[in-house]
Amino acid sequence: RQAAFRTDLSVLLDQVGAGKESLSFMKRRIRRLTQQWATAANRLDAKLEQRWRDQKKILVHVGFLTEESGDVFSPKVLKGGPLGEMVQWADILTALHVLGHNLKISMSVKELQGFLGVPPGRGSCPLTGPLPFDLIYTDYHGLQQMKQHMGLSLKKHKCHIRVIDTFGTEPAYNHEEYATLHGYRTNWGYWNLNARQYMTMFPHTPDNSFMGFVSEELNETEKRSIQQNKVNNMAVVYGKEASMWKQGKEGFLQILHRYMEVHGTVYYETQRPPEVPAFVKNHGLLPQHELQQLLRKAKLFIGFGFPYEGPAPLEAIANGCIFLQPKFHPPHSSLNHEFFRGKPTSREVFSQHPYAEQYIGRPHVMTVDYNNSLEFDSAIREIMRMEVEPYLPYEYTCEGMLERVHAYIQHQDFCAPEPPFISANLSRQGSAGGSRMMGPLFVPQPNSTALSWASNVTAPTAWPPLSSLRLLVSQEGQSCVESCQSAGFICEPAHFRFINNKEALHGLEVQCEVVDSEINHILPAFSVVRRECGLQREPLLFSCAGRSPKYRRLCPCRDFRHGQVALCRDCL
Ligand code: U2F
Repeated sequence: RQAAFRTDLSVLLDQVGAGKESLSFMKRRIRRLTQQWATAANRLDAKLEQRWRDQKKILVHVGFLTEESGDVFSPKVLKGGPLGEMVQWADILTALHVLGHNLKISMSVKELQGFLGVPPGRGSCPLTGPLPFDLIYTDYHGLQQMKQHMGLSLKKHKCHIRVIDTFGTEPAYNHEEYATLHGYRTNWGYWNLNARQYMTMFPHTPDNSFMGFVSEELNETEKRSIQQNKVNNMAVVYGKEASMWKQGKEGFLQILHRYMEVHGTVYYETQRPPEVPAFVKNHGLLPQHELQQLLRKAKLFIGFGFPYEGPAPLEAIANGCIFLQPKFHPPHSSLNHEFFRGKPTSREVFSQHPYAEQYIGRPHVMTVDYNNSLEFDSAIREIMRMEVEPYLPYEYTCEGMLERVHAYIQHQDFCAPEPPFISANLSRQGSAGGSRMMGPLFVPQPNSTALSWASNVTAPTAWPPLSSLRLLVSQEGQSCVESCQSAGFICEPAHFRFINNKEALHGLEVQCEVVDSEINHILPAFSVVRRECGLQREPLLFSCAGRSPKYRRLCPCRDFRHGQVALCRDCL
């Protein structure tokens, strides 16, 4: 069946259910953004020009909100607890509904069992028949529950699963045996999925797919009126829980207060939280739409270093604020910071909100060293002089999210048998790309005869299409994430299978005395000194993130659409 766009959200609102603060928060959000979604649906519909879209049967099982997982989030919704996850799930549900798919929503193990058709009871008989869904969106809690209740059949059906995973999972942590042998074992990883089945909140780990969420959009009239009504000396502090204000914050709050009126939205029960200085005008935790109103007036939204990578800075920037945030030196990661410890990634976080820093940047985002009071002081003064317009990257608009989710649903297929490794007929294009380019750039020739694959027929249907591939060589110690980024591309794990071959090494004129095929997440790579080249034997370990001091990596980069990094130019 063909999927048809929906602009009426009432059926979805009924499906979400009731009885918990988390569900009420999600429903308020869905209601509030209804018009914005409808406009976006109409635009994307026109853009896709009647293209056929399969209607999929989709189950959404929100594991972290089930009682069986302990549901620690719901009771804290009105008390300053994390809301980012609720924001994202509300938007995922809405996107799937608006795209016209056949949606079932489960928020308990009982509902999950009902939808899957497995008899109730723990560790019961596995699902024997076919899976009644084309796709299942869940999270790590939900995955665990599905394992308990589907038994062995989970393995058979796991290619249909997508895991919403805020901070991401790197391939080395995902591969059970490899993680166990090489010290990448955590509470979360080792599910042996294709790493692109994990979907993140920001596009921070190209090994995973970027799911995202949306932020409020403004029309031209609203933008103009916001700019006219900005209060130049008004700052809002990012941090809705008192603990985020504790220790070491007084110094720069004092400096800030020298210049600006400081506002907060910190949750409190009866008394003002002692962590919040008396000069701060605390509004208490606000409903989302009231926070937006406050941000419309404020000039500055200022982060204290926590929470990491949340939605609020995007909302602030969309409402015309400048976001000021601390630089982390050394960077925070699962190796040195409690919050990231045990998360299945070694990603290094160089500021509170790396997306804001890298993808948005000045004038909307300023990242400074908070330990340097002079630098901090001059940033505040500069902000008061600056004029900025509200800004929202396309990928965080409703249309952008619909476009991306549409493309994933129609093109990502992890159930098709893994084709043998393919060698692209790579031809030298010269070392284009300027001084930042680490190695020569190779691209497959555009004409079809040049794309003559060794053995394979599925290459023409590859997604992202092969036309987007750019082969680069990293520096020693550099990952493909960095290598591609420094050349203005993005690492594309789906393209590894095209460059994991002797022809690619040969094309790059790499001197190999031996070419081994091994299981190691830094491969394909080579050592210049030892003249050793290595190809990857385990496709699950193809990793953009991998790096090693003595190796230069072969990196499959690709182009991307302006404002939509998840999609290559020819990806729609
Ligand atoms: C992030 O979670 P948080 O919930 O702490 O992220 P925030 O950026 O603070 O904001 C989430 C939403 O809270 C809303 C605001 C945002 O959409 O509009 N809000 C509000 O309704 N009222 C207020 O007074 C203040 C904010 C991240 F998303 C999680 O994945 C992480 O687990 C967490 C820790 O790093 O950070």
